[in-house]
Amino acid sequence: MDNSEIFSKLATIPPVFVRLDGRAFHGLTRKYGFAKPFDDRFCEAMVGVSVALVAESGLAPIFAYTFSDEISLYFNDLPFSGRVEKIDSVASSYAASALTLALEGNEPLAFDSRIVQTTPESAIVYMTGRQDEAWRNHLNAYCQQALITEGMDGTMAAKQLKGVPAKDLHEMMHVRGVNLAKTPAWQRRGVLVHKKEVQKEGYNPITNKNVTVTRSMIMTDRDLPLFSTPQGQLFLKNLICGL
Ligand code: DGT
Ligand code: MG
Ligand code: MG
Repeated sequence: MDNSEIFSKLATIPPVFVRLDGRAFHGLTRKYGFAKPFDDRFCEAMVGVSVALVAESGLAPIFAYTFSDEISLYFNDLPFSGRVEKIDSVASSYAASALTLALEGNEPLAFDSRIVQTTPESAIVYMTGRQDEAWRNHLNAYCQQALITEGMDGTMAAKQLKGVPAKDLHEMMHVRGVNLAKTPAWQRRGVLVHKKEVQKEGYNPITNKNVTVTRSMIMTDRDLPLFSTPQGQLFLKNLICGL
């Protein structure tokens, strides 16, 4: 190995999150003409990328949590002996090509990638925080779109909404006839892709007997609980600690 590859041995230990985020996706969403504030096709493409990362990439995260243009992957075991450069580059390039294919795109796109060092306990806090961010993003996206529809330019609308408390954003849409507590759950709370062990009945032709086999299935949950509630915390505990 060339001695000047100074970061190649930088390694981490699990558990970690790897968070991928679309690079300059404001431009990409414009180019594809995605619906505002939320586009079903874009969300489904991001869910498809999350499924591919969990099930087919060979990276083997335990689950993926996605909203907007980001995906958080949770790892209990790390590929590439935990080497940071390898994990970040392979995860982000895999996601970029999977999304290009899902969108039937003909131009390159990119994700950035970062590693978030965690513990099972702080993983619960992290997931609660990302879902909070999904909620804030959802409030902001609806309000921003409302102001733009009413004639304000995007920069001005963003400026006007900066620092406005959540309850005022809620009220702002309420007077416009939109109840932000009733929008689709995937927009407010994000989507989870995870593996689940299921028991299946099978038949063994060699022994001529029925057998029960354990299979790992990929589940996509678009109706998640609110992670900050006791029910949500238990849900996360089960997911992260298998309790
Ligand atoms: P970055 O991450 O700093 O390179 O820059 P961006 O532009 O990717 O910014 P970010 O990640 O903070 O925001 C995500 C962008 O993706 C934001 O411009 C809104 C857009 N986006 C996400 N989901 C949707 C959607 O469903 N519909 C539309 N029209 N845009 C969306
Ligand atoms: Mg982005
Ligand atoms: Mg983002």
